[in-house]
Amino acid sequence: MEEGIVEVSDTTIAAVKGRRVWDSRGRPTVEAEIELAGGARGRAISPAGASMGAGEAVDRRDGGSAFGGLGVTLAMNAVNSEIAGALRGRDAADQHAIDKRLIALDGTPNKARLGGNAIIAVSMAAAHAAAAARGLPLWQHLGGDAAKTIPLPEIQIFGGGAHAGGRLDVQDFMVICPGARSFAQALDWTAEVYRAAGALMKDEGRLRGVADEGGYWPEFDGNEQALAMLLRAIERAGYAPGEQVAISLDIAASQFGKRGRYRLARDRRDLDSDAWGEVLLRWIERYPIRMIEDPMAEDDPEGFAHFTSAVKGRVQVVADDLVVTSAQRIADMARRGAGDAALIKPNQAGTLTEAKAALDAARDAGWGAIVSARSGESEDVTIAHLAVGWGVGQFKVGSFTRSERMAKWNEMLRIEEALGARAKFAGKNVLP
Ligand code: 2PG
Ligand code: MG
Repeated sequence: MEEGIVEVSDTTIAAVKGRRVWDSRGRPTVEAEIELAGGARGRAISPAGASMGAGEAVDRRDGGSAFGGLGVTLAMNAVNSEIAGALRGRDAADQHAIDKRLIALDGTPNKARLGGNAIIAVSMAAAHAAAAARGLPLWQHLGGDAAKTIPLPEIQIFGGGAHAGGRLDVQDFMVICPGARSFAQALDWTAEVYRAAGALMKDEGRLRGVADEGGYWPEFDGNEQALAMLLRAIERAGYAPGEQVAISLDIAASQFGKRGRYRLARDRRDLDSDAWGEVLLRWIERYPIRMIEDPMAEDDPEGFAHFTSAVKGRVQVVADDLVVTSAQRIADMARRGAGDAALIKPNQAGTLTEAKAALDAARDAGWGAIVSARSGESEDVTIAHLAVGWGVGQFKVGSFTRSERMAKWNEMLRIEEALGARAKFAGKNVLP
């Protein structure tokens, strides 16, 4: 780990290639591969969201009838032609310059012209190539000797919302393990809770397979029933609810809330922002909930702020759709008191440089941060490296099945092992 003796091969970009690969929903996505003059290579695959914020970088899709219009031939061609031409001869080790060039080349505020999917794949591939040229894993390339924080994982047990055909209104019913002493132990405990939840579902005749992120398909009569079952699963697995294993929710309220009205199809309720907030507060009293993401819709920052102040110090309030990994929006919402942590999804921003700027904005505001996957994923494990390399204390990847999820958990296990005694597990310190 002595930086001085690392030999770096030539990091000049020699070639950029785009190819079409497939994501975890069986949809086309973009992979970028960059080759450097010194022979090092880097590769990355763009993920894709289903419950997307209005302000996100936009993926370029072919339209038409093939693959439901989700083809990425145009985005792939953009990598192979325009982007390749613009980046050849540039230094892959200068991430800032690479990303600046990509942003300027695209020229739109939301990366719609070349495609957010094309741009984020290239941005991440450049980072991998630069790390490979130094012979370092990406986390170490990014963070150097300072990188030793291993994040607290946030792991889905039941899917819902846009990831499960609207079967429940709430999107993610997750667990965190504030009582665990290491990442590995947090996974051990989560595996037991996941198993217990599956056994309970089976006993009650509710087992229907899994949703998009690998959590059980939510065969419940209402949102609160899922919370009750999750609490029972924690207890059945033998953990102290709240202390050892707690609940985290991603409400993804933009999916059912518009202009201050929250329409819960499952619970057959139509509530205003305050009344919906009251429902959430009751859930917090009844269940060991320590984190809530997007409790209110992206068009309701006032409701968001109101809720944040109501639960201050008890529950971490995470902004996802509300801030879409934008430094500017995070600064704005922090000023308004809407949320106290930001989800960091690189493809919402479109480049690594912008995602890092969003993280810096969260830190400047005194907010927490969670590096997050998307509901459409692949074997790409870049985000595990970003979390550690950037020193982020929380990590959200989806559930505890399906290899596109397990690839990231497993990569984090390897990083924790590589750090050995130097690893510092963030644990419960990241929570209020
Ligand atoms: C979210 C993510 C991941 P999607 O809302 O936080 O659960 O979902 O990738 O569909 O936006
Ligand atoms: Mg979300």
